[in-house]
Amino acid sequence: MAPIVFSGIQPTGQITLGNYLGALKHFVKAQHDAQSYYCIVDLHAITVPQDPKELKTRILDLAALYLAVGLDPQIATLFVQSDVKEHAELGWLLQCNVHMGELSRMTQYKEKAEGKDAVTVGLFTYPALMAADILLYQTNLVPVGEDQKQHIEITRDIALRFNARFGDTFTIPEGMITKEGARIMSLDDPTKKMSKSNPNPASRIELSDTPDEIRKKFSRAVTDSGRGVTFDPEKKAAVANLLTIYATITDRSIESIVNEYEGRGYGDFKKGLGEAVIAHLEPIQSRFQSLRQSGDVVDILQEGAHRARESAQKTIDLVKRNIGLGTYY
Ligand code: ATP
Ligand code: LTN
Repeated sequence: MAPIVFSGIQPTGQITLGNYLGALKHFVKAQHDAQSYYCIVDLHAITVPQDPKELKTRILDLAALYLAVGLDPQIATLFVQSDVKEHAELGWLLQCNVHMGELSRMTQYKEKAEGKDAVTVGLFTYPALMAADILLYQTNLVPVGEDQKQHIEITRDIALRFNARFGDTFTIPEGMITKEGARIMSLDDPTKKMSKSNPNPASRIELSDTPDEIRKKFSRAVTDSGRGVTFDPEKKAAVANLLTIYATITDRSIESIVNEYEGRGYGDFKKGLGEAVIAHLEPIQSRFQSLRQSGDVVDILQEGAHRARESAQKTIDLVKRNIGLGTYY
């Protein structure tokens, strides 16, 4: 049987090249050989403050982008998390099966809570809701970037513990973290991951950036001392990051790019990289514009939620029965 694939992205900012190369590009590949669910995780987005109007726009933008990068709603189920109530329901049930100590060790929580005086309970229990997203669909594989490894681990721990306590209920999922593109770094600091919430917009390429913005950001991207374009993630982390972007966006090997730029300077290399990224993003951007104007996006999401619900309800009924809750299954 085809594996079940599930993943989600938060509608919290402009989608970056990191999100694309670490996650979205793999969603598109995986849809052909799997039964796949790609979710816009708006309930996760509200673990930090969001402006209601902006959130709504970002949800629809992200849905149009899912379609523009090549997800096909005929074969993949595309939906918004809050449209399928079972996510919040299972999120609660799993919160009662996860320990404070486990959640306190989550690095994403520690990073996002650092320096803030008002942190929501939702930000702390975020991994239980993410586990619910994944486990609701009896998921086998979860394509994500490397930063999500710890969340996948805790999802597996929660599922194993639940099955041991209440009987076989959940499939144990695995992360699908590919070697290339799993951790794209910031253009201004190769020790930090490229992030849509970094206050410096020059640190990232956004999928909506114009060709001029892309050229400018790459030309200003930090490089390392020395001259040649060589792949050495330890000694030349910035150039290694740019090479990784170049190779993953063009589906070429790093070696062939290194050969192409042999004996040439960083300037030429960054120009070539910029043009490759522009050429790749251009058709995505034009599809995005027409999808966003078409009004089809909401219908596609509602159809997706309808399909997702069918599968989610089955799991929720089984979970409630196994825990001994309610009267309706
Ligand atoms: P933020 O930086 O605001 O916390 P984010 O950019 O990490 O957000 P998410 O919605 O949390 O965005 O992530 C969506 C997907 O993109 C996840 O699978 C995540 O692992 C992946 N991803 C995010 N940043 C990168 C990156 N720099 N390199 C590779 N994959 C990434
Ligand atoms: N935590 C993820 C987003 C996310 C997710 C999921 C990813 C929420 N639910 C389920 C994969 C599967 C993030 O911060 N990138």
